[in-house]
Amino acid sequence: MIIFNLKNVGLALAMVLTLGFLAACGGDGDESQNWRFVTEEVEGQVQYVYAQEFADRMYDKTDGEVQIDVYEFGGLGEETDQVDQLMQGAVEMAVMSPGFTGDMVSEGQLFALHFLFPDDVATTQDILTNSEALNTDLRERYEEHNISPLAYWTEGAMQWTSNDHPLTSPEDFENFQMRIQMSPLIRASYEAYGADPQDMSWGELYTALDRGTVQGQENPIFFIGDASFHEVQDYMTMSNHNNYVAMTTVNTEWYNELDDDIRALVDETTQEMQSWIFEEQQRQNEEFITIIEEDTDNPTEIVELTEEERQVFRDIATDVREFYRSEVSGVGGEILDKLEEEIAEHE
Ligand code: 6CS
Repeated sequence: MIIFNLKNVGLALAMVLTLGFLAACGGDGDESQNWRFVTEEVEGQVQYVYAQEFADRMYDKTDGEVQIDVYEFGGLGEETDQVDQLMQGAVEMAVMSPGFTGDMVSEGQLFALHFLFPDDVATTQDILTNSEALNTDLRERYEEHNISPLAYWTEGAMQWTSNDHPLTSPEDFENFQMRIQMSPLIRASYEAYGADPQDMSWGELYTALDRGTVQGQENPIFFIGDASFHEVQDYMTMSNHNNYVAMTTVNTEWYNELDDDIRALVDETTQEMQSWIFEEQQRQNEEFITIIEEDTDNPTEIVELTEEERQVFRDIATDVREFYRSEVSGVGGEILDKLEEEIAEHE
């Protein structure tokens, strides 16, 4: 288990800001640029290796002019701290989960809707890469908050883990304490199943599962295994109820002020990374299913939902879309309508 020393976060952040300031004030003739790229995951995990690969590519393409320092989760605070840091320009780049911007960009909560994207993860990645609803319309909503999502990509299909019983029907969710990210629509999705959702950072989740503060959670397989959540859970229900979507984001003002040639390289690299990260998440998700299966010291029973069982959840989740349209979306669900049309074209 990973323990984060958050009491040093303030100090670390102050050092980062000072170094960034010094780099930015490099003076005439000093062409090197230092950018800070923060992620919500730790070394080796999907978001972190994404940022590292991105940094390496930018370094190579600019012959070392652009140097990007990658920060793992906890280095500069928790997920919601990182959202603030990007908005305020304390970091230039971030991999961000829409779930942590739920209180801010209500449209971005559409990623919380279960059974929205196709079951096939490659098709979902294709939609995320090419969708106008997401890459133009939703991006504009984020830009009102000084955050530009340059790309959306999947970290894999999400599964449910639990204590005591697998989660195969809405009855299994009755009063079930489910850990969620801080998004009103994720909350509504689990309340619709009868659960009692509790939001918290993932940095507190292992302990919360261990102590029974919450009884279950959702995540892609690689994350369940790498964060060792399976050690403190009895069941993993293969629900594939949603994809974990991450966004490559930049501070909008900073991005708009970049030299045109450097901004073009950022865009080019972001696009190249879509296929690279798809393969990386697939590799890690495949690797960790085996690790979880073979961890006989911490046995986890893996239960596959049947299509009939999934249909019961799907029917409830479809009603949550209407809640999103009427109560959550500030634009009457327009972006969701367009996205649904794009998804239908792929199917
Ligand atoms: O469950 C979470 O909150 C975390 N899950 C993943 C896959 N990435 C980072 C995020 O904070």
